[in-house]
Amino acid sequence: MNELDELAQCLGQGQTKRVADLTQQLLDKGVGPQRILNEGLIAGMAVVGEKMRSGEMYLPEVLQAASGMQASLRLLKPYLVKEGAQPLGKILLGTVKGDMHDIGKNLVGIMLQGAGFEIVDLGLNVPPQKFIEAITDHTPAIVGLSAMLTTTMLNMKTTIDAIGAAGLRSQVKVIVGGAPVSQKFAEEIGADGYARDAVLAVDKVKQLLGVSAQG
Ligand code: B12
Repeated sequence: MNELDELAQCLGQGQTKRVADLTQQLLDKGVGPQRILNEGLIAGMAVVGEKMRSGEMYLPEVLQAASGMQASLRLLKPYLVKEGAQPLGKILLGTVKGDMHDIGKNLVGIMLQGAGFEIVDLGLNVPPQKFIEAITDHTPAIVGLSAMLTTTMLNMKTTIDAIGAAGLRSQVKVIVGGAPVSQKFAEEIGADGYARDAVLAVDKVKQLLGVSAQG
Protein backbone atom coordinates (compact mmCIF):
# COMPACT_ATOMS: atom_id res chain seq x y z
CA MET A 1 0.00 0.00 0.00
CA ASN A 2 1.40 3.45 -0.82
CA GLU A 3 1.71 6.02 1.97
CA LEU A 4 -1.19 8.18 0.72
CA ASP A 5 -3.53 5.17 0.83
CA GLU A 6 -2.15 4.33 4.27
CA LEU A 7 -2.84 7.89 5.40
CA ALA A 8 -6.46 7.61 4.21
CA GLN A 9 -6.83 4.27 5.96
CA CYS A 10 -5.28 5.45 9.25
CA LEU A 11 -7.55 8.50 9.21
CA GLY A 12 -10.59 6.21 8.96
CA GLN A 13 -9.24 4.08 11.79
CA GLY A 14 -8.89 7.14 14.02
CA GLN A 15 -5.12 6.79 14.44
CA THR A 16 -4.46 10.47 15.07
CA LYS A 17 -0.77 10.14 15.93
CA ARG A 18 -0.04 7.90 12.93
CA VAL A 19 -1.95 10.31 10.66
CA ALA A 20 0.21 13.21 11.88
CA ASP A 21 3.43 11.17 11.55
CA LEU A 22 2.57 10.00 8.03
CA THR A 23 1.70 13.56 7.00
CA GLN A 24 5.11 14.75 8.21
CA GLN A 25 6.88 11.85 6.46
CA LEU A 26 5.12 12.64 3.18
CA LEU A 27 6.00 16.34 3.49
CA ASP A 28 9.62 15.45 4.26
CA LYS A 29 9.71 13.30 1.11
CA GLY A 30 8.55 16.28 -0.93
CA VAL A 31 5.01 15.07 -1.64
CA GLY A 32 2.89 18.17 -2.39
CA PRO A 33 0.47 19.34 0.33
CA GLN A 34 -2.42 19.43 -2.17
CA ARG A 35 -1.83 15.76 -3.01
CA ILE A 36 -1.64 14.81 0.67
CA LEU A 37 -4.91 16.68 1.20
CA ASN A 38 -6.81 15.22 -1.75
CA GLU A 39 -5.46 11.67 -2.02
CA GLY A 40 -4.94 11.10 1.71
CA LEU A 41 -7.21 13.19 3.92
CA ILE A 42 -10.23 13.95 1.73
CA ALA A 43 -10.22 10.42 0.30
CA GLY A 44 -10.10 8.99 3.84
CA MET A 45 -12.86 11.28 5.07
CA ALA A 46 -15.11 10.28 2.14
CA VAL A 47 -14.88 6.66 3.29
CA VAL A 48 -15.71 7.76 6.86
CA GLY A 49 -18.81 9.55 5.51
CA GLU A 50 -19.97 6.42 3.67
CA LYS A 51 -19.44 4.24 6.76
CA MET A 52 -21.32 6.78 8.87
CA ARG A 53 -24.27 6.68 6.50
CA SER A 54 -24.36 2.89 6.40
CA GLY A 55 -24.17 2.67 10.20
CA GLU A 56 -20.74 1.01 10.19
CA MET A 57 -19.16 3.95 12.06
CA TYR A 58 -20.53 5.80 15.05
CA LEU A 59 -20.08 9.36 16.27
CA PRO A 60 -17.09 8.84 18.65
CA GLU A 61 -15.16 7.12 15.84
CA VAL A 62 -16.03 9.89 13.39
CA LEU A 63 -14.86 12.48 15.93
CA GLN A 64 -11.59 10.57 16.27
CA ALA A 65 -11.16 10.62 12.48
CA ALA A 66 -11.93 14.35 12.51
CA SER A 67 -9.23 14.96 15.10
CA GLY A 68 -6.70 13.17 12.84
CA MET A 69 -7.74 15.39 9.95
CA GLN A 70 -7.33 18.53 12.08
CA ALA A 71 -3.88 17.36 13.27
CA SER A 72 -2.76 16.77 9.70
CA LEU A 73 -4.21 20.09 8.49
CA ARG A 74 -2.19 21.89 11.19
CA LEU A 75 0.98 20.41 9.66
CA LEU A 76 -0.10 21.18 6.08
CA LYS A 77 -1.20 24.74 6.80
CA PRO A 78 2.24 26.44 6.56
CA TYR A 79 2.76 24.77 3.17
CA LEU A 80 -0.67 25.84 1.89
CA VAL A 81 -0.39 29.42 3.16
CA LYS A 82 1.92 32.02 1.62
CA GLU A 83 3.27 34.12 4.47
CA GLY A 84 3.90 37.83 4.35
CA ALA A 85 1.79 38.79 1.34
CA GLN A 86 -0.27 41.97 1.45
CA PRO A 87 -3.89 40.87 2.21
CA LEU A 88 -6.18 41.04 -0.83
CA GLY A 89 -9.28 41.55 1.30
CA LYS A 90 -10.93 40.42 4.50
CA ILE A 91 -13.20 37.36 4.62
CA LEU A 92 -15.45 36.45 7.54
CA LEU A 93 -16.10 32.72 7.88
CA GLY A 94 -18.39 30.68 10.09
CA THR A 95 -20.43 27.49 10.29
CA VAL A 96 -24.08 28.40 10.78
CA LYS A 97 -26.13 27.92 13.93
CA GLY A 98 -26.82 24.34 14.99
CA ASP A 99 -23.99 22.89 12.91
CA MET A 100 -20.87 21.40 14.56
CA HIS A 101 -18.91 20.59 11.37
CA ASP A 102 -15.89 22.83 10.87
CA ILE A 103 -13.25 20.87 8.95
CA GLY A 104 -14.44 21.99 5.51
CA LYS A 105 -14.82 25.58 6.67
CA ASN A 106 -11.31 25.49 8.18
CA LEU A 107 -9.93 24.21 4.90
CA VAL A 108 -11.66 26.98 2.97
CA GLY A 109 -10.04 29.44 5.42
CA ILE A 110 -6.59 27.92 4.92
CA MET A 111 -6.86 28.03 1.11
CA LEU A 112 -8.15 31.61 1.14
CA GLN A 113 -5.34 32.63 3.49
CA GLY A 114 -2.93 30.87 1.15
CA ALA A 115 -4.30 32.92 -1.72
CA GLY A 116 -3.56 36.13 0.21
CA PHE A 117 -6.84 36.93 1.98
CA GLU A 118 -7.16 37.87 5.64
CA ILE A 119 -9.50 35.51 7.51
CA VAL A 120 -11.71 36.23 10.49
CA ASP A 121 -13.04 32.84 11.62
CA LEU A 122 -16.06 32.85 13.93
CA GLY A 123 -15.92 29.07 14.41
CA LEU A 124 -18.90 26.74 14.38
CA ASN A 125 -22.54 26.93 15.58
CA VAL A 126 -22.56 30.68 14.90
CA PRO A 127 -25.92 32.46 15.43
CA PRO A 128 -26.95 35.19 12.93
CA GLN A 129 -26.45 37.93 15.54
CA LYS A 130 -22.78 37.01 15.90
CA PHE A 131 -22.27 37.33 12.13
CA ILE A 132 -23.94 40.75 12.26
CA GLU A 133 -21.71 41.96 15.12
CA ALA A 134 -18.60 40.67 13.33
CA ILE A 135 -19.57 42.41 10.05
CA THR A 136 -19.89 45.68 11.99
CA ASP A 137 -16.59 45.13 13.86
CA HIS A 138 -14.44 43.80 11.01
CA THR A 139 -16.07 45.21 7.81
CA PRO A 140 -15.20 42.15 5.68
CA ALA A 141 -15.65 42.22 1.91
CA ILE A 142 -17.12 38.72 1.92
CA VAL A 143 -18.95 36.53 4.42
CA GLY A 144 -18.62 32.76 3.90
CA LEU A 145 -21.24 30.50 5.46
CA SER A 146 -20.71 26.77 5.89
CA ALA A 147 -23.31 24.06 6.61
CA MET A 148 -23.05 20.27 6.42
CA LEU A 149 -26.56 19.18 7.38
CA THR A 150 -29.76 19.41 5.35
CA THR A 151 -31.39 20.80 8.51
CA THR A 152 -28.80 23.50 9.29
CA MET A 153 -28.40 24.66 5.67
CA LEU A 154 -31.73 26.43 6.21
CA ASN A 155 -29.97 28.62 8.79
CA MET A 156 -27.93 30.06 5.93
CA LYS A 157 -31.08 31.75 4.70
CA THR A 158 -31.92 32.89 8.25
CA THR A 159 -28.42 34.38 8.51
CA ILE A 160 -28.59 36.14 5.13
CA ASP A 161 -32.05 37.51 5.99
CA ALA A 162 -30.79 38.76 9.37
CA ILE A 163 -27.83 40.50 7.71
CA GLY A 164 -30.37 42.18 5.41
CA ALA A 165 -32.66 43.17 8.30
CA ALA A 166 -29.65 44.74 10.05
CA GLY A 167 -29.13 46.94 6.96
CA LEU A 168 -25.71 45.38 6.20
CA ARG A 169 -26.49 43.30 3.11
CA SER A 170 -25.23 45.85 0.58
CA GLN A 171 -21.85 46.07 2.40
CA VAL A 172 -20.90 42.41 1.97
CA LYS A 173 -21.07 39.62 -0.56
CA VAL A 174 -22.17 36.27 0.84
CA ILE A 175 -20.84 32.92 -0.37
CA VAL A 176 -22.10 29.56 0.82
CA GLY A 177 -20.77 26.02 0.80
CA GLY A 178 -20.90 22.59 2.40
CA ALA A 179 -21.83 19.10 1.22
CA PRO A 180 -25.64 19.56 0.95
CA VAL A 181 -25.41 23.05 -0.60
CA SER A 182 -25.74 23.65 -4.36
CA GLN A 183 -25.63 26.56 -6.80
CA LYS A 184 -29.44 26.34 -7.06
CA PHE A 185 -29.87 26.52 -3.28
CA ALA A 186 -27.43 29.43 -3.09
CA GLU A 187 -29.52 31.35 -5.61
CA GLU A 188 -32.78 30.49 -3.81
CA ILE A 189 -31.57 31.91 -0.50
CA GLY A 190 -30.12 35.06 -2.03
CA ALA A 191 -26.39 34.28 -1.67
CA ASP A 192 -23.97 35.93 -4.10
CA GLY A 193 -21.97 32.79 -4.73
CA TYR A 194 -21.41 29.09 -4.11
CA ALA A 195 -18.35 26.88 -4.36
CA ARG A 196 -18.13 23.10 -4.15
CA ASP A 197 -14.68 22.95 -2.55
CA ALA A 198 -11.93 25.07 -1.06
CA VAL A 199 -10.03 25.53 -4.32
CA LEU A 200 -13.15 26.71 -6.14
CA ALA A 201 -13.98 28.91 -3.13
CA VAL A 202 -10.77 30.87 -3.81
CA ASP A 203 -11.78 31.32 -7.48
CA LYS A 204 -15.27 32.44 -6.49
CA VAL A 205 -13.99 34.97 -3.95
CA LYS A 206 -11.52 36.39 -6.49
CA GLN A 207 -14.28 36.61 -9.08
CA LEU A 208 -16.65 38.41 -6.67
CA LEU A 209 -13.95 40.88 -5.64
CA GLY A 210 -12.60 41.39 -9.15
CA VAL A 211 -9.14 40.11 -8.17
CA SER A 212 -7.25 38.56 -11.10
CA ALA A 213 -7.02 34.76 -11.11
CA GLN A 214 -3.22 34.98 -10.96
CA GLY A 215 -3.33 37.51 -8.10
C1 B12 B 1 -16.51 14.56 10.36
C2 B12 B 1 -18.02 14.50 10.39
C3 B12 B 1 -18.66 14.80 11.61
C4 B12 B 1 -17.89 15.31 12.84
C5 B12 B 1 -17.52 16.79 12.60
C6 B12 B 1 -16.21 17.18 13.28
C7 B12 B 1 -15.74 18.55 12.84
N1 B12 B 1 -14.94 19.14 13.70
O1 B12 B 1 -16.06 19.05 11.76
C8 B12 B 1 -18.96 15.08 13.97
C9 B12 B 1 -18.67 13.74 14.62
C10 B12 B 1 -19.02 16.18 15.04
C11 B12 B 1 -20.26 14.97 13.17
C12 B12 B 1 -21.51 15.07 13.77
C13 B12 B 1 -22.70 14.87 13.08
N2 B12 B 1 -22.85 14.51 11.79
CO1 B12 B 1 -21.37 14.50 10.53
N3 B12 B 1 -20.08 14.10 9.21
C14 B12 B 1 -18.78 14.15 9.21
C15 B12 B 1 -18.23 13.67 7.84
C16 B12 B 1 -17.81 12.20 7.99
C17 B12 B 1 -17.06 14.41 7.23
C18 B12 B 1 -17.23 15.93 7.07
C19 B12 B 1 -15.90 16.51 6.68
O2 B12 B 1 -15.16 17.03 7.51
N4 B12 B 1 -15.51 16.35 5.38
C20 B12 B 1 -14.21 16.80 4.87
C21 B12 B 1 -14.26 18.24 4.44
C22 B12 B 1 -12.89 18.66 3.87
O3 B12 B 1 -15.23 18.36 3.40
P1 B12 B 1 -16.50 19.30 3.53
O4 B12 B 1 -16.86 19.47 4.94
O5 B12 B 1 -17.54 18.84 2.58
O6 B12 B 1 -16.00 20.73 3.05
C23 B12 B 1 -15.68 21.05 1.70
C24 B12 B 1 -16.87 21.56 0.88
O7 B12 B 1 -18.12 21.17 1.37
C25 B12 B 1 -16.68 23.04 0.83
N5 B12 B 1 -17.18 23.90 1.90
C26 B12 B 1 -17.45 23.62 3.20
N6 B12 B 1 -17.82 24.73 3.87
C27 B12 B 1 -17.76 25.75 2.98
C28 B12 B 1 -18.04 27.11 3.14
C29 B12 B 1 -17.92 27.95 2.04
C30 B12 B 1 -18.21 29.41 2.21
C31 B12 B 1 -17.55 27.43 0.78
C32 B12 B 1 -17.47 28.33 -0.40
C33 B12 B 1 -17.26 26.07 0.62
C34 B12 B 1 -17.37 25.24 1.72
O8 B12 B 1 -15.25 23.16 0.83
C35 B12 B 1 -14.72 22.22 1.77
C36 B12 B 1 -13.29 21.92 1.45
O9 B12 B 1 -13.09 21.43 0.15
C37 B12 B 1 -19.51 13.86 6.95
C38 B12 B 1 -19.58 12.96 5.71
C39 B12 B 1 -19.26 13.67 4.42
N7 B12 B 1 -18.97 12.89 3.43
O10 B12 B 1 -19.28 14.87 4.33
C40 B12 B 1 -20.64 13.59 7.98
C41 B12 B 1 -22.03 14.16 7.74
C42 B12 B 1 -21.96 15.60 7.23
N8 B12 B 1 -22.60 14.16 9.09
C43 B12 B 1 -23.85 13.79 9.13
C44 B12 B 1 -24.63 13.67 10.31
C45 B12 B 1 -26.03 13.07 10.13
C46 B12 B 1 -24.15 14.09 11.56
C47 B12 B 1 -24.91 14.08 12.89
C48 B12 B 1 -26.37 14.57 12.79
C49 B12 B 1 -24.82 12.64 13.44
C50 B12 B 1 -25.61 12.38 14.71
N9 B12 B 1 -26.42 11.35 14.63
O11 B12 B 1 -25.53 13.06 15.70
C51 B12 B 1 -24.03 15.00 13.78
C52 B12 B 1 -24.51 16.46 13.72
C53 B12 B 1 -23.82 17.37 14.68
C54 B12 B 1 -24.19 18.81 14.36
N10 B12 B 1 -25.16 19.37 15.08
O12 B12 B 1 -23.61 19.40 13.47
C55 B12 B 1 -24.39 13.52 7.74
C56 B12 B 1 -25.28 14.66 7.22
C57 B12 B 1 -26.54 14.16 6.53
C58 B12 B 1 -27.34 15.30 6.01
N11 B12 B 1 -27.48 15.30 4.71
O13 B12 B 1 -27.82 16.15 6.72
C59 B12 B 1 -23.07 13.26 6.92
C60 B12 B 1 -23.16 13.61 5.42
C61 B12 B 1 -22.71 11.75 7.10
C62 B12 B 1 -23.66 10.81 6.40
N12 B12 B 1 -23.28 10.32 5.25
O14 B12 B 1 -24.71 10.53 6.89
N13 B12 B 1 -20.02 14.72 11.86
